[in-house]
Amino acid sequence: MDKMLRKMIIILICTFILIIGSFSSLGFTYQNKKAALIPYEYYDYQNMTKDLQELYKNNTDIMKMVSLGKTYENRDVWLIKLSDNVNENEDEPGVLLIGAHHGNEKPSYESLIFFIKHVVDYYNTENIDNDEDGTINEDPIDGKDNDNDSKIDEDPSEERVRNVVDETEIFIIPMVNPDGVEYGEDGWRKNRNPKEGQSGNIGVDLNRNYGFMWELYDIFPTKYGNFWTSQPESWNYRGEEPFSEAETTAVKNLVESEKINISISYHSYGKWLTYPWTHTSQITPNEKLFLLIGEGIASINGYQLYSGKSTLLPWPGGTIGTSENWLYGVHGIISFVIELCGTRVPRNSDTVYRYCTAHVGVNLYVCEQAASINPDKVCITKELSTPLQHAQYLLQKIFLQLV
Ligand SMILES: [Ca+2]
Ligand SMILES: [Ca+2]
Ligand SMILES: [Ca+2]
Ligand SMILES: [Ca+2]
Ligand SMILES: [Zn+2]
Repeated sequence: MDKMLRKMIIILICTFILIIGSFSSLGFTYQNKKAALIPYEYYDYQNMTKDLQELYKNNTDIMKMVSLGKTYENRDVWLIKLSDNVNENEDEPGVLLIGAHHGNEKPSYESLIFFIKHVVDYYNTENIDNDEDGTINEDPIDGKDNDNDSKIDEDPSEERVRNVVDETEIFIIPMVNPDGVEYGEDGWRKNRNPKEGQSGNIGVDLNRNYGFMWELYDIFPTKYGNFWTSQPESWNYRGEEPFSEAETTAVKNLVESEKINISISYHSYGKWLTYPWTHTSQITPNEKLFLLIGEGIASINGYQLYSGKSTLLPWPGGTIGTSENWLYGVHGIISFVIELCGTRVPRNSDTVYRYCTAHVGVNLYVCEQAASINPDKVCITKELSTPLQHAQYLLQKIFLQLV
């Protein structure tokens, strides 16, 4: 009996130890996972404004910060200009980078703030061996381990940053829709300007508000989603008229007063990039140039490039009112759109750091390409540049299909 009891007690103790053991090992694994996932803290409007103002104060030689106007909720649409002789209007190729047309796409402005800081940090530094391994600038900033030493971007080129700043005028609007960014926890796609006919889903989709080809809505209402984009409660509501919004007007005023060769508008998400046209799968007269630079960008960030001929934007019935279409169609700017990341708002610090560094590489590359673009040779008048020409083209296609 005693023996039996002792046996039972030993079994009970062993079971107890085993159970405790498995609990604590579970706890250990959980803690490990938690440590690996450091949640990333995105900028908000106030912190961005504060940090950029501080940066501006200390770097007035190459940085300028001005407000392009006030939003409905009285926030500033900040413009950052980076260039040598920054207060002069030099005859240098212009680059325009825009983030946060959609306020719930946080990576789109985060990567631009990161870029501004990188440029300012490295501009005044001589070429140095940042990781002290005896080689200088062997791992340029692009989110990749170029020299296979299992460290990423550990020795970027200081000289490259300086050349880009000295030879281009870089215009950055990191957060074109601050009201949208500031709304709620996750931000808001549209701006926060209430319109007639809106009860809950207020605001305008800024990337449908640019004034190019709006007439096509009326000529082919079903093809271009006239019903959808003209509904005030829709997420894609385009507004009452082109440039009805302070934010798009801010971009318009800037573009009309500066000479800009090339631009990127950042969104999230999807890991792809494309370029005009966005309202048709017809190629532009500058398809070759778009494709060349688009492939250059894709080779840095590894994203899918959808060329003008791709099926991403089906004929007919793409999107009207995008910034890319207007920048190119009206101003002859070689304009790209990049959809960052695999999710709309990644929370893992590592992931965020990777896409930020990769797009420092993309932005530097685009600045370097700006000089190779001759704005006089960017031709937008050949075809489909007026709504009437485009309507004729579509009618022809429709007619041929019927025949
Ligand atoms: Ca080195
Ligand atoms: Ca270096
Ligand atoms: Ca490396
Ligand atoms: Ca690298
Ligand atoms: Zn977007």
